[in-house]
Amino acid sequence: MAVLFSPEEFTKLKKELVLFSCALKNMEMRVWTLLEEFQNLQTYNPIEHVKTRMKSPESIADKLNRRGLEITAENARTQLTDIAGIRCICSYARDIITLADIIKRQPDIKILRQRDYIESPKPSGYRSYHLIIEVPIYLTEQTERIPVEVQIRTQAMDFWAALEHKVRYKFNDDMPESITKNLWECAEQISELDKQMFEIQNMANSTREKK
Ligand code: 0O2
Repeated sequence: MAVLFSPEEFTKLKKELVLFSCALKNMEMRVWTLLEEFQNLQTYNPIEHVKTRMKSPESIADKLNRRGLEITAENARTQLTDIAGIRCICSYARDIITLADIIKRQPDIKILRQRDYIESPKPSGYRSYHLIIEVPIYLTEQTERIPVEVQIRTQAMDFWAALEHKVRYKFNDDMPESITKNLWECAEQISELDKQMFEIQNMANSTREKK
């Protein structure tokens, strides 16, 4: 049965979510600024597109419950770091670290955690670069520092993750071994494709330079 916030905690949660939503917009604006620069002031744009999402109260309650925590607004605020999430989709794997480094250099951002699931893919085959950062939100009376999860991956990695997520959801985390294996193999093939597309791009660039 689904776990839910009590009416009192839900009222408190809604107030917290305003801050998370502000932090997400703040982060989106930072990435949008970079995108404008890449597109208009630089010769190369590594960002294909950007998606944002706020975790729903139902998924927040579910995650707290899975971690054995009480379903309170306080726990949501202090224990979860992925209520606000932004996903940046890059053209090539090489662009991922470049973009992550640019974000990490922003002086008012604090890096809470970074995970390179490209260098070390998850056992499922999942590849992506994750950053948990703290963004300052300037309110009328005080500054709040709110965590935002930044996921950076290629289009190919994103394609795999989206479809794998749908399949896994169907099995409620109890996926048959054969499907797990198939998905893992697809992740390997996709990683190979990423490499090949990058090589093609390099070949095209050097051919054009020679002309
Ligand atoms: P959603 O709906 O995308 O937000 P935790 O955050 O506690 O679950 P951890 O180790 O702290 O786990 O974070 P992790 O594993 O670095 O990143 C969690 C998020 O990465 C997930 O969020 C997914 O978005 C994504 N992810 C991680 N592993 C996989 C995987 O095997 N397949 C796919 N498709 N996505 C993955 P949520 O909360 O699970 O979901």
